[in-house]
Amino acid sequence: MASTLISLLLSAGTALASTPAAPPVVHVRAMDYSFTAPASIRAGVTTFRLTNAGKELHHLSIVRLPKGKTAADYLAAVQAEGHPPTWATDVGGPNAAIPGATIEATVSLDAGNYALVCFIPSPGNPVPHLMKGMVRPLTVRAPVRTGAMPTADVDIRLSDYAFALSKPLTAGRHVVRVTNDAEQPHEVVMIRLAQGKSITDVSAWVEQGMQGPPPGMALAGMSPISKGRSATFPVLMTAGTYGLICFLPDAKDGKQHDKHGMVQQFDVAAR
Ligand SMILES: [Cu+2]
Repeated sequence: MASTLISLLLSAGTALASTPAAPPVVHVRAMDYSFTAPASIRAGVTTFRLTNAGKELHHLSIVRLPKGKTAADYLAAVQAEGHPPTWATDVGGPNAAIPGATIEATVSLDAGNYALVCFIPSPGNPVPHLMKGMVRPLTVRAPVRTGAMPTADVDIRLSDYAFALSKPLTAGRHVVRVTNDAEQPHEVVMIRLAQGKSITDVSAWVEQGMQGPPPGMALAGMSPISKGRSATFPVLMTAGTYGLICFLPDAKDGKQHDKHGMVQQFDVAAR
């Protein structure tokens, strides 16, 4: 009995020494139009795994609220102003999941109050899903758990209004780190384009209310992320044509960032 316990302890010790611990995973389920998620988690580096159990496109945008503000205050501000309040901080999150898909992103969370939200609208209706119930409070508790962010092999740096990749994405698995160098929040939606379609077709399809066959399929990405922050997402690339796009409204003129040129298209060759 004692020897079994000792061998278990030894093998556990070996495992800890040889592989860095993966961040804990928080499972979030999106439906039309609600989230199920834990009410409270520990602070630290955390992977959010989003499963879309609905019939529409959803994402998980994690928003840090300042002291004294609640998720209800955040919703009220969006309803009143028509855009996210400047007092909130965008932390990132998985972006965007087609029906049936599971995608993830890893973010670093300080203790405090957060809101989990979806800004994606329904086909033919520009009202974002958070207005229909896709806003949920999340309490992040101290003390901070120690743990490192996943090691990324490709960086995407965000500016007003461009995506800068540290190197081309190739076929295979990648961990992409997204860092926002700009004053404004930005997002990354990575789309696998349908045959013969371009990222500007995606822009036009969204502008026209996402009706009819989509010119591409959301694969992965990073939900809105504020200045100075980084977060990672994993992605499996196969040969094809892809686009990156940001749909956030501009702080100055309210136009979506894709209309300011925040789109990029690239090909991935077969291995
Ligand atoms: Cu943007």
